[in-house]
Order: sequence, then C-alpha cells, then structure tokens
Amino acid sequence: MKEELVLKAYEIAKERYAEKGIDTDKVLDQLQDFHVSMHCWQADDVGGFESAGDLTGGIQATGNYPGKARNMAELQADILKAKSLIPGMHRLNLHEIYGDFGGKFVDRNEVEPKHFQSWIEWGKEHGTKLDFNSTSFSHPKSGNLSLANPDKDIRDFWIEHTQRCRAIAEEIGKAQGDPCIMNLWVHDGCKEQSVNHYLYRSILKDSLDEIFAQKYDNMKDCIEGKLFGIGLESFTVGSHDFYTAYAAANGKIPTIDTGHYHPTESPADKVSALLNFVPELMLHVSRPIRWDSDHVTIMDDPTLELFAEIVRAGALERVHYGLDYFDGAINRIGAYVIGTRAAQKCMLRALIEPTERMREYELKGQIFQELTLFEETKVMPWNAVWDMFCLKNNVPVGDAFIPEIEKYEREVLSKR
Ligand code: RNT
Ligand code: ZN
Repeated sequence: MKEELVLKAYEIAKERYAEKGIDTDKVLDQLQDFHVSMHCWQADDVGGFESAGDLTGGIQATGNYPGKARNMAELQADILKAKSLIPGMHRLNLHEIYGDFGGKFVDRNEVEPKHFQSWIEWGKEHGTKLDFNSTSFSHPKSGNLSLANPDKDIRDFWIEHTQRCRAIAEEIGKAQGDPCIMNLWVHDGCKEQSVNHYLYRSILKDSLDEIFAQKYDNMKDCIEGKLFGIGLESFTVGSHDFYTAYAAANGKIPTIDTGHYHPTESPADKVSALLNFVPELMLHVSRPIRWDSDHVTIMDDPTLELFAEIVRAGALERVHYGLDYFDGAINRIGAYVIGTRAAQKCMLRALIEPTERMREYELKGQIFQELTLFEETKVMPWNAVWDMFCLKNNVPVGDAFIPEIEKYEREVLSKR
C-alpha cells in the first residue's frame, strides 16, 4: 500500500477516535510496548534438537508441509525471517529440547545452563528476550505419568529435569536483565478410567512443592492445566482446578492456553476471576478447532475478547503473552507472521476500545448507550491504526508480506 494512503487513513482514524476520547498516538505507543513470546516450536512441529523420536505426550502436529527447520541454525534463520515481517520487539519461547547439545545426547536430567549459552548470546545479538519450558514429552520415560508417577525413580527423574530447567531459566533471566518466564506443563493423565485421581494429584502436588522449594529472582514460574491429551482422554492430572488452586495457594502464575478448555467455555472470562487471586497470568494463544488442535492464531472473537478482558481489568502489565500452536500443514514462517500479527491486532483493538466511556454508561444504567459503543467499535477504522503501526515499524503493510515469504520459501525452505 502507498505510504501516503496509510498516512491519510491514519489522520482520519485519529480524528474519529478522538471523538470517542481515544488518543491513537498513545495506543501506538502502547502497542509498541506489547511483546509477544513467539514459540520456537512452530518452526519444526515440536521436534527439537535432542533426538529424532516421535512427538508424544498427548500432543500432535498435523501436516507435512516441506521446509521445516532441521537444526538450530535453520530455526534461528526462520525466526529472524518471521520477526522481520512482524512489527515491534518480541520474545522467543524455548523448550528444553531446543538446547545447543553440540551433537551429543544430553538427557533431560543432565541439562545445564551451558546448553543455552549460545541461545542467550543469540538473544542479546538480536534484541530478543527468552522464555523457557521444561519438556516432559517425547522421551522414553514420558509414559502416561511424569511428575505424578507413583514410581519414585521416574518421578525423581522428572523432578530433577524440572529443577534443572528452573536453574536454566534463572540464568537466562539474569543474563538478559529481565525475568525469564518458565512454563511447566506435563501431559500426565490416563487413557482409561482410573480410581487413582486423588493419588496422582497428591503426587503432582508434592512434586511441585519439591520443585518450587528453590527460590529464584530472575525467573517466574507458570503452571499450565489442560482438559485432555490424545491417548489420555479419560483423566488429566494437571486439570485447571488443580493448577488454579495451586497457583492461588502458592503465588504462582496460571497459564491460560486458549485450546485447553471445553469448546463452549470462555478463556477470556478467566482473566478477571484469576487475577483477583494470583499475581500474574501467562497466555498460550492458540486456535482450537473442535479440540486442542493448535491451529494458527487468528483475529477471532475468543482472542479479541481475551485481550479486551485484560485491558478492561487494567492488567496489561500482569500478563505474559505467549503463542502456542504447531501447524505443519502450511508454510511455517507464514504461520508465525499471521499468528503474531493477529495477536497484535487483537491487542490493538482492545487498547482502542472506548472502555472508560462504556464503563460510565454502564455504571449509570445507560445500557443501550453502552451497547451502541460495543457495536460501533467493531466498525471503527482500527485497521488504519494497524497499518500505521506496521509502517512506523518498517514492516510490510497489509498482505505485502506474502511475496517476502514466497521468496524465502523459494530460496531457503524448498532447498531443505
Ligand atoms: C500442550 C501444552 C503445551 C505445549 C507446548 C509444546 O497441550 O499446550 O504448552 O503445547 O509446551
Ligand atoms: Zn500450551
């Protein structure tokens, strides 16, 4: 799109929003401060660099689109390509299996901060803060139960792994001068009916207590619940109730993965409920289609509502914004660019809502007036502000990133 067109449209939008009491220049600044933690695992369908084994743990990447990253250099190149097409500064979320293992097999109970030293340097070089995840899946000891396993050896193995991951996150946080957000998700559950729900949950609770006993200053702990996993459909040890209670009792951060709820349940509605009891929230923004299918994030109603609820709660600074999807059926750079830009668009639309005016109407009982603004905000020219944001950040406006990704596919991805 022509630059002057973007500027002209922005000027008009700015005036229209000013009539509603919204300063779009301020919104642009706020959006600049909005950092998404991009998940490294979209680049290679959650493969990682530890072994060439199958993806297990009840999660699944579908599709076999050519060109996935096969090693650290390719993954880093892909991330940088994607980032060059996304406005703003963003973080990168690493799983333990993406360590720099130097071609050697480093087991999960042996991993050390040194395996992430080159990532730390890469992050510094490219202005990218890092976040972290322990990895319970895709390992011979994953089975159906890891931290909730009654077998002491297996449980201790995973406790050791998770403790080491926290130490790595601490080192990353220290090195980047900003807390490293570490997410803990384990797949533990049962395929069949079970009479041991209480037992497994009490073991998981004890494992978490042991893991979190060590206090750190440069990392933050998030715990992610779930509805079910593939092959683990009957019971999930780390359910939402379990982790919500644990987070509230222990001051931990619950992770809301938007793919992890009953299809009619609203993740957005959890924001105001949880934030009255827990310090912060972590998001895994995804797009479930009928199940936790990990489709690419788009600007859909549930995501718009989620971000709107955060802004309405005045909680912008209390939320960590991660993405979590793995679509192997389309160009993976495209998947990053669409998903990250969609999250930003949702945040823009949340920031640009005339919330204060609506709140006033509502508190005075002027409900039709408020409903009018709900409707009007949908058709206000927010897209002109979005285009302006892309222009300001020197990245393609609108769909102009398509040829760039096609070129990268031709020149790089198709040669893999
Ligand atoms: C799985 C969880 C978890 C994973 C990643 C790879 O259901 O959403 O966050 O997707 O850790
Ligand atoms: Zn997740």
